[in-house]
Amino acid sequence: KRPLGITDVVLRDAHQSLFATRLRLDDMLPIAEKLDKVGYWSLETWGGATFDACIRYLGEDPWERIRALKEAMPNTPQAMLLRGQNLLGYRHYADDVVDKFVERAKTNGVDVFRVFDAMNDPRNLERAIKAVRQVGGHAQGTISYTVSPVHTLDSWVDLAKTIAAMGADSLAIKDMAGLLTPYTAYDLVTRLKKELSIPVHLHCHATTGLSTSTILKAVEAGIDNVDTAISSMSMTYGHSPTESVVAMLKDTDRDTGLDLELLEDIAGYFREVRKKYASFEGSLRGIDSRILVAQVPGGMLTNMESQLKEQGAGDKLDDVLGEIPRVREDLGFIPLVTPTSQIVGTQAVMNVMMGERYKSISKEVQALLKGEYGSAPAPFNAELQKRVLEGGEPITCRPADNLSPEMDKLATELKQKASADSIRLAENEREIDDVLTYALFPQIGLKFLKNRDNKDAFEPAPEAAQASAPAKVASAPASVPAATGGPETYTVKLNGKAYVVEVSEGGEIGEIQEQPSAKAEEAAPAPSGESIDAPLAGNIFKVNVRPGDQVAEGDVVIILEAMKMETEVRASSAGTVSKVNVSEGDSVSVGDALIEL
Ligand code: PYR
Repeated sequence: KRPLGITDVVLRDAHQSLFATRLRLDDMLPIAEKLDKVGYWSLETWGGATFDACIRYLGEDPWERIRALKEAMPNTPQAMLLRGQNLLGYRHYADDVVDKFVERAKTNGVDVFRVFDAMNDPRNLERAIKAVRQVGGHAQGTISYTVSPVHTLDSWVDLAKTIAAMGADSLAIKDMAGLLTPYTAYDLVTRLKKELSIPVHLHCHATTGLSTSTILKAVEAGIDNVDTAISSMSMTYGHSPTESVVAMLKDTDRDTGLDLELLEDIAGYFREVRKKYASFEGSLRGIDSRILVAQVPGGMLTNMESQLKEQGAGDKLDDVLGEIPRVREDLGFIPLVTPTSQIVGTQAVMNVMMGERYKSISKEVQALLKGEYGSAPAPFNAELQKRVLEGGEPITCRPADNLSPEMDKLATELKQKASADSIRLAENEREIDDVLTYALFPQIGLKFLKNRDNKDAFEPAPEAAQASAPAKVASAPASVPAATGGPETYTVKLNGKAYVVEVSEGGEIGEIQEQPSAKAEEAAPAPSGESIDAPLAGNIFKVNVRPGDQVAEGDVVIILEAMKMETEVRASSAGTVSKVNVSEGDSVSVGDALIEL
């Protein structure tokens, strides 16, 4: 007998994929004791987008979360997903930040590190794998599975062998979009089991409906471990149900040995808890075959939906799904997984919303084309690359080789900002955790540290389902169409101001966002010149001009953080700045007049 090992992803990827990473520690701890009794190979509890969601939306310290989970589940290895040289952020970090982050993650409770790179450039995995081994963790190297004209069985096996040669303790096949078909999985796992001496793990998303069959064929081919999610937190954008896999293999030589009754207890708990998070759920109710074409991972699709709503463009999802494969091809058929999913997705949204492809190129797409994220599986669109390089040379070495150590600088920077702004930092050796939070998310991280004792600065905790009555619309207005699925967005006018409102199936009102009128004339007298408007909704990251400055056509006047990416806002004509309507940190909506010329 060779039991199949199970990693349950309920505390990380399941809620990341199903309800935008909103599950709170308070809703995890009550079930921790039972989870710890199951006998999972590991529980995925940290990493991916959870860190970001903790500080951005929940006001939870992610470091505290992993400590609390480890303490509550001492018998189960805690697993995290690490984005290679990007750690849990969206840029490459210097090696000393990678080392420190891994060390602190291990100290705070992480046992298994699944290290992936969105470009599948193995040079980007090397340092993190080495760092994990140095601190005695389990280093799991990863291939980010995708489908394209340049990806073949041989290319995957070669990549896997390169990763194994780096000293990885195991290999994961990460099928984040559910594109791995059962028979391909059988062939791939057969080859990997023959050519590698380390265990092989499989992580599939259920979005295309293939995952459970793919798992079964992988088991037949000898896979060692698979990822699943407890049934009440499974399928659609997420993963195959744990109980189904347990039942499928019962009394076979791959019997997992897990107790279905205990699992049912756990499923019952999450069945109730999940209701509280209904307003964050995506609209998918079954299988989304569009993904077989657009290759959008489950987590990305929910995000894409909510981001388009924030942009007041919830109806453009199909256009964006059509644009994504085109952007991906321009970028060398890279896999779509954080951060490339966000980079490609946001550029696709910009291409659709601005009515012209690459009218503005996000800072991250520029960086990618310059080689700052590593090499892609196929060449980049040469014309696009040339435009971005502006005569310069692309980077061809391991990108982090160009980065000087930055830990000390970041620590000094944070301490300065903390004392200038009376921000309380964590004490003793945990102060470094705050520095890492700041390193990963300079703006949002700082905002979190500043407000961490002020719950009101973050999303309110969801209430139990029956207690949400005040938010209900007592009698839905006649204009509300019959609900067909997930939340719908409406633009409502009140006192001359427009608001974007999300109304869910049950008539519950979700996020309400002010959408100031297209131009700022209401607030200020109409300027005689031109205004430079926000092309997307987002936060002002940087203002490059002051009243009186001369700008030329094409000058970057503002950098906007929208959909987690930095977008340059350029002057569409030359002129003199007469007014700057925004300052750094302000939130803006599509069409807001930012600058007047
Ligand atoms: C993440 O990095 O968040 C993924 O889930 C891939």
